[in-house]
Amino acid sequence: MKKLFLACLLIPALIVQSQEINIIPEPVSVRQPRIHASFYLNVGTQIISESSGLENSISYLNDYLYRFYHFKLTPTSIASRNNVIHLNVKQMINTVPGAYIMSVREDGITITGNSPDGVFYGIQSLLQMLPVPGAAYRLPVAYCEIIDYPRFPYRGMHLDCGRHFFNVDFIKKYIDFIALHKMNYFHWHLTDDQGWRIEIKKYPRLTQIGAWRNGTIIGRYPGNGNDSIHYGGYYTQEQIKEIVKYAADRYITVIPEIEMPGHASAALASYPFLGCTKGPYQVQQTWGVFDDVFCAGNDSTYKFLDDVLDEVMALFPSKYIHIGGDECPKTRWKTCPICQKRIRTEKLRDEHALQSYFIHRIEKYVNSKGRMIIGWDEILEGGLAPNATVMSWRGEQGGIDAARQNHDVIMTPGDWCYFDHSQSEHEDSITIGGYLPLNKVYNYEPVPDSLIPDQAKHILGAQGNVWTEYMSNDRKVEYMIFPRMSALSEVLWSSKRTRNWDNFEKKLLIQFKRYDLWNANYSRAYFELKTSVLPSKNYNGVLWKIENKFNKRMFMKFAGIDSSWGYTEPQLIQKSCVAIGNFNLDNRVVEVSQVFHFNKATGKKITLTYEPYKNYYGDGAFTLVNGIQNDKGMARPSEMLGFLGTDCEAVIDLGKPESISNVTVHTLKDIASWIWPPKYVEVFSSPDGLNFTSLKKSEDFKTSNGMNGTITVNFPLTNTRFVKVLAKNQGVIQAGNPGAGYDSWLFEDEIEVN
Ligand code: TNX
Repeated sequence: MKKLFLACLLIPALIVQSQEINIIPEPVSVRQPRIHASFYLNVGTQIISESSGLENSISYLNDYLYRFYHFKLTPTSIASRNNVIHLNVKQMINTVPGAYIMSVREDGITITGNSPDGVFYGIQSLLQMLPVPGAAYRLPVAYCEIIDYPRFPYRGMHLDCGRHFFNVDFIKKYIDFIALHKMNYFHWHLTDDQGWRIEIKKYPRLTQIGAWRNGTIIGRYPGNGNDSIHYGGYYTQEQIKEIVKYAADRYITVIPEIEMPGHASAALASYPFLGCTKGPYQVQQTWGVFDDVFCAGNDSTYKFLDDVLDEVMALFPSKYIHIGGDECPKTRWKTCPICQKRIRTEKLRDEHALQSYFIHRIEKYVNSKGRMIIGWDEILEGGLAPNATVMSWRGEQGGIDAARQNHDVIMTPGDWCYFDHSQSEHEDSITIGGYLPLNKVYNYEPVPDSLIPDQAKHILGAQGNVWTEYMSNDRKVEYMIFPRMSALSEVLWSSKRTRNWDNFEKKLLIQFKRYDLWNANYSRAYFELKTSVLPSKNYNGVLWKIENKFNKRMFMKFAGIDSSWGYTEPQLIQKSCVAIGNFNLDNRVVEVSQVFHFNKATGKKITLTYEPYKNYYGDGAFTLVNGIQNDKGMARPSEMLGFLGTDCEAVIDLGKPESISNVTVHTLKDIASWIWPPKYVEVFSSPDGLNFTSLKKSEDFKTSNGMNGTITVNFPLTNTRFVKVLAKNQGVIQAGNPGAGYDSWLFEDEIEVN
């Protein structure tokens, strides 16, 4: 009683909070009466379902209330006139599955869905109208009328459980995250080179052998050693049934992915007869793409896969079964007599056509059981299987091509949908690379402009992909998906007209509190100070600029020195140091630091002979002498200049004649991404910037993390005012490497002159 009384005293504060409606994804239409007021949800509120099939929605609401607010509502069949939530299903607004109307008035709340999932989505909106943090006995819900329905029928999240294993409790938590964002597909990546995670009764070795590896590389690929820790796990068929039901209760379809013909090491290690060379094979301990794949010639491979798919289809009622299809090297097939025989007997052009044969054959089997396949965009190569849906991951082109061939498409292009990329340019945990900030996800448009309406209707939606090479635990997965998943939910659900970044930013501050409420980890990159380095007018150093989105007063200091000062304008930096900027937000210090490395070239006038590629332009030539040595590779693209097929040739004016004896070029190597270090670096001197003399060349690329590296050119002490530094592009990529036959990329981030 006493507690209740105290809670009543708290109400005035809550009323203020209730006025703003902060629903993510943004509903199609929200109307609020002119005079803001609230209905109060409390332990006495009744809930009545006027249609059948709404038990899931009621129990979801009650579980949520109980968990976060510590009370439940009483379901009833005869409602009183006031303080009631009415749920019902009626064909009304429009026929889009999942549409609902919600009205909150003095006497209670009504949620009408045009199908039971519509009611469930209405409940999700209601949950987001409750105050955060929770734990109160009377919860204000602002009066409003909401009309809402999804833009796309496919709103998905993916999780790779092959590279790392996540237990049943976390999978359920993940499914709840999907539900809370009104998303409706969970793409469960269950097999890969590093682990087979689904129990198949007919082939027990898949989980006895295939679910375990004898170690994992340490650090970022290629890594520094192996931890030698036995690692693995799998889901029993019972657990899978439990998860499929858990998802279905939340109107989420689970799409299983069984990878073929590539990414098959774990299956091969379990049953070596499945490969071309018959082994021995191992469950892989490092990341990447492996040459040993399913033998595409042998009928026993197809028999095995049909058997596996039989058990998979019995467990997963989903219309779609994902069969992978990506990144399948053809190396083994080229020398395998059985594959070659298959090519001849089936009159196939080459190994690419053999891959297409493989996918067609599997599709036929899956179709014969009344299901449809989804494959990664590589399944376009050599001709699409007749009924396949394509997941476009290597950009949008695969999706565009498939839609033009009247195939359905789910967009998951790396540049917008890969949640394994960093969301901060200052990320300090290891990620796979790439940089995908929140606003880029938010501004993603799944329907490419180049499609005419008849083709555009094949874009079913999009999906966030969560590859877990560098996510070994639940907290890291949460950190990588939030808040980007919230942004993606708005891309997929909200109408184009209501999608608005400024509004989303406002809601985000409440959303962060919701993550706290859900005990979900999340990236704070959004709060980060934005930093930039500018040239100083007199070439006497560089200027460090810091900005925050919140109009807060900022402070600066240097590491190792106690005093700090208020930041008013870009700070002149004239020697090597660690500069630190910070501000205070909600009693938390948000801080960023930047290491500056000075040498004779830093901040000096610089020009480039060839323009960098437009997407990797940094701050132009100045990027190479701004004092920042990038150690985050492509995760910090603004610190890099990229050259596609061309050289990076820079001329630096040291301002006055200087004695120099070496030049170091900071560059990048990531062969999987077609990025090669320069063939060589050559240094020239000149007194006037017109006539240059070559000093020395070097090809000696050194790297400490396998990715960022340097080439240093040493020469006899030379007095010169102008220095020309030529980094030679490797040229066309040699056979046997990723991207063979294409121009290679050259990346450069800094030039040191000493
Ligand atoms: C490519 S996306 C893959 C995955 C990796 C991912 C890392 C796709 C179909 N294949 O196997 O985990 O890149 O970003």
